[in-house]
Amino acid sequence: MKVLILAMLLGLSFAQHNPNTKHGRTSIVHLFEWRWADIAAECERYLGPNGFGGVQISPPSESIVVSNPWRPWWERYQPISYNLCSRSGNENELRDMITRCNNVGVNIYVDAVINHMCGAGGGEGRHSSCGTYFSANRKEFPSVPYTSWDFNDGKCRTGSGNIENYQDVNQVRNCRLVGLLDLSLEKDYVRGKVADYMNKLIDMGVAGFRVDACKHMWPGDLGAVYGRLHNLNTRWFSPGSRPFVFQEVIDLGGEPIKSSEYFGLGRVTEFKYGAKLGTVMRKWNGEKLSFLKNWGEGWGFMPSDKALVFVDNHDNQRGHGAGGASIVTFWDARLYKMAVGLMLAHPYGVTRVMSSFRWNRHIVNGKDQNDWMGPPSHGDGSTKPVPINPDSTCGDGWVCEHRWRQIRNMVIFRNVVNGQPFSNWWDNRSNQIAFGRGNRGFIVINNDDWDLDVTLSTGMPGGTYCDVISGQKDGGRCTGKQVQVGGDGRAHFRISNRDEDPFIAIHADSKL
Ligand code: QV4
Ligand code: CA
Repeated sequence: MKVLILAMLLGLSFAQHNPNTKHGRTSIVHLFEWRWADIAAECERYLGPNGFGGVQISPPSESIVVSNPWRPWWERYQPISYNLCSRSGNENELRDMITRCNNVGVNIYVDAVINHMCGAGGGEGRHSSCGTYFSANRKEFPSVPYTSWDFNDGKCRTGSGNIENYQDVNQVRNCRLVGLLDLSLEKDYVRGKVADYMNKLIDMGVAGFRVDACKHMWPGDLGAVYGRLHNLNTRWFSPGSRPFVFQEVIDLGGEPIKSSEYFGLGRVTEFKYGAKLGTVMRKWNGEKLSFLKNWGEGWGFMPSDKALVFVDNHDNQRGHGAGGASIVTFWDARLYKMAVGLMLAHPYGVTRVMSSFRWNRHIVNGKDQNDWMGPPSHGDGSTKPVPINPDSTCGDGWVCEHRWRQIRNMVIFRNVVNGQPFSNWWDNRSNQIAFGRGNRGFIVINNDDWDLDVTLSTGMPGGTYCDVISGQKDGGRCTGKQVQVGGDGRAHFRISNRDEDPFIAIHADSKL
């Protein structure tokens, strides 16, 4: 009996590391602040056909509405209730999106904000996304309902009631993160309300969760919540499938709370990945691409089977959260394409691609004065739809990095090489590198200030391949550069440092 219970517990916790993606798909895209109706259409017209495994959506729960006078993106990280009406749409639109994405094999992962409700200074009234009444002053959220009893303040020992010192574990978990009313997840009642919210979404068909602010919650409390979660909906997932869980913990070292405390519960965001990759791409601190030979665990990152990785996220692309100035984003498009390409070619972790909106970036003394700016919106504050241009890019301020040819084709590359080992590494001891994935794919990158001109062992079967960075295979022909691989697996590569994109990638399905 004991063995059985142990096996069940292990089974449960292991399953939560699996993204449940279908048809050999491997990557997630964060469609930051997109409307549900646009995501549904994107699943059908683009993500399904191009092999994306799933979408991380912005928080679907009711949030505060902050107008001063424009609405910041971060209002959605201040829940008012678990009603499913948000800036992205209402419950019917959410359900329609989940159904339509699932029907084309694209999973939905919900950003779950369960550590807190709105800020202590949120006032009271109905300035919330479903128009529900709340009082931050009295800590009352009647439509959950939560009352002042459900918050942690009694346990917080700082003068301000806020987290003041990240070296003190009790503060970090029992005090208010930037003034946000901190839920008492040790209470069975609170755990039940949070689990009900997540279960409603699971029953609607979502495949898992990005859990916000996990550093600020006790692992034991999270385990108790996850333990109450239903299995995934069998209309789309095999019986017994557990929700995928990836937990936001920013662990760059130097704090007592470690990512490893959360490994048993699900995957964890590896923030060192983007911070280090940015430093390497920018060649700061003497870093070089050739140092990436042991990229991954060799760099002190968490075990690959626990990691969720990304080049940038919605916080650190605008100076929130962590990672700092080294983070590469769409604002540095040339470096960004290389960094994302490298991430997608490399076997480490489950990969997440960022898809952003443009804002009026205005950096003064290293700080973006407009880091609060919300998504493209109409005068009444409602979010604008994502229009698709004839050349398949997006309009109206939506960046759609996931539609950039180089990034989309590397998402496909990762699916094609899935399960293949890291192989055939080459470097010039500087910023020119190459590596393969068994006999299924090969990538060559030139981030030096001079040309790359070299013959390499690719591990690929002989033949003519189409580079999926400068173009792609289109019917029988290649719209980009061609690479000749000899019968011995060797191929000659030339990449000018002045090329629009100084990297080349070929894979089994790009063979002509
Ligand atoms: C302000 C003051 C406080 C004061 C408070 C009084 O700064 O000192 O006590 O008013 O009410 C917004 C404002 C912030 C304001 C707060 C409360 O920016 O100035 O506090 O609201 O009103 C996002 C944004 C935050 C935003 C928050 C809530 O990044 O700026 O705060 O949403 O709207 C740490 C954490 C990590 C976190 C990261 C940003 O360990 O978990 O910081 N990342 C996640 C999300 C992130 C989100 C939150 C957590 C909170 O990815 O997007 O914060 O849900 O590293
Ligand atoms: Ca907390």
